Amino acid sequence: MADLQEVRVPDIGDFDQVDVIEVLVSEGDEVDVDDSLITLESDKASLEVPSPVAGVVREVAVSVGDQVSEGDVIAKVEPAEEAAPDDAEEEPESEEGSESEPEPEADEEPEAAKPRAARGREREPSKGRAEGGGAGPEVYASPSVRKRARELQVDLSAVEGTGRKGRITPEDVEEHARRAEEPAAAGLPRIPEVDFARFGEVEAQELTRIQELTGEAMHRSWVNLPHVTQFDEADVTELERFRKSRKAEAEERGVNLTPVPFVIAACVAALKKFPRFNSSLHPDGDRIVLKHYINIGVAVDTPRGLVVPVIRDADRKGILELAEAVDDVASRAREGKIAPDDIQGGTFTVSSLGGIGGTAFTPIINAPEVAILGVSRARMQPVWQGEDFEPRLILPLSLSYDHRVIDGAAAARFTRYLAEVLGDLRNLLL
Ligand code: CAO
Repeated sequence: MADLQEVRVPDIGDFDQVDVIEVLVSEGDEVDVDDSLITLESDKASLEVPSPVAGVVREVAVSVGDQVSEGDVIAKVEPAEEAAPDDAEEEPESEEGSESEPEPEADEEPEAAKPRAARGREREPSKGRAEGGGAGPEVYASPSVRKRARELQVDLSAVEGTGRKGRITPEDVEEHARRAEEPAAAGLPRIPEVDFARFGEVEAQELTRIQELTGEAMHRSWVNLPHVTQFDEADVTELERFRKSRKAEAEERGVNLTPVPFVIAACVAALKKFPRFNSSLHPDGDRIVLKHYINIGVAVDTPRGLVVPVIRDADRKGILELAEAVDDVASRAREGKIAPDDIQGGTFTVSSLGGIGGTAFTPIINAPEVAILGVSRARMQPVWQGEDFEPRLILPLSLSYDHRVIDGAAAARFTRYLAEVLGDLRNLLL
């Protein structure tokens, strides 16, 4: 074996006993001049120590957690001309090749703190093992991000990088830490992490962006708003007769006349009669803000997840116009053509599962709205009519409301009124 060249800790400025936070090579690795061997980190800066020579690493003299000073041996490298790598697998050209592109870092240490004449260079974002090493997935993060992650006790392998090529940014780490703290701050117990693979085969499926956002919104509402759900039933036998009689006319306009536009029209009438349901609680919590417009959100089930586009000025639309509007927003939502503007400004939401089935459910309020109406499938039921049971078409209603703004009695009045309007559409004229 040829003479081994010792690589030592370079002049790292006024620092002594600096932590080794990463060892980037192992014995047998082929290195080029300037390939990073280890990463050092002091209180003020972190830097990589590059190899001064091309060759094969024959010995690594430090481990993560060691403390080193200028002159300490880091590794022994057999220079290239003599070296015959024993496990010289050619690394396939991968993303890693482009990792050497420096990326400016907002939180980089001030110039003065940089080690004087250091042969080591300020580290660039690199691909490395997750904190704690071991078999964790590989992550891309700069030393300062890694340091911040350690401070915040964030496991980098669990953080999704939003930077270029998936790099983890300081904001990603802060956001992860903030989210992890949310339940703790609210005094909520954490759901234990379970390694499901211990019990059988598993498969991970990414959530769509819509599912993620909806999940966040649902969770926000669930933990912030005291939800109560009021159930009621509307006798829609007459409404159904009327709907069927007008279905052909609607079809000529290219619209499928379902019960949903009637429900929206009934909600508009109820919101006018009970304006508190068309309000939001002010963030200060000491007043409500009543809205003098009625924009109805309609929950639409799409392949990418739940979307709630808003039908604006629903109080100025007739039943057929509402049917057209539902058709329009539902088809655009399913085609992924909903613009940010389409999902803003709602004052009350209707969530209809009537086309699917079910008898009742407890919808989550689309905060900062204060109520949402869930509609389940209408069913023929025997209803006592004084002397006899009669077959009547009964539509189940489930109204979830924010109990800080709405009392139970008001909610019962609201759903009763809805049932009256849906039971006799002439009420819409009043
Ligand atoms: N009872 C009985 N039948 C009903 C009904 C009800 N309450 N509501 C709808 N139907 C019928 C319709 O009339 C239609 O049948 P016809 O064509 O014979 O008339 C059929 O069910 C299918 O309706 P649809 O779902 O295509 O249309 P819609 O207007 O009823 O609903 C929309 C539109 C966008 C609300 C709906 O398609 C949808 O996406 N619903 C899911 C919402 C959701 O996921 N909510 C849960 C969110 S968590 O709160």
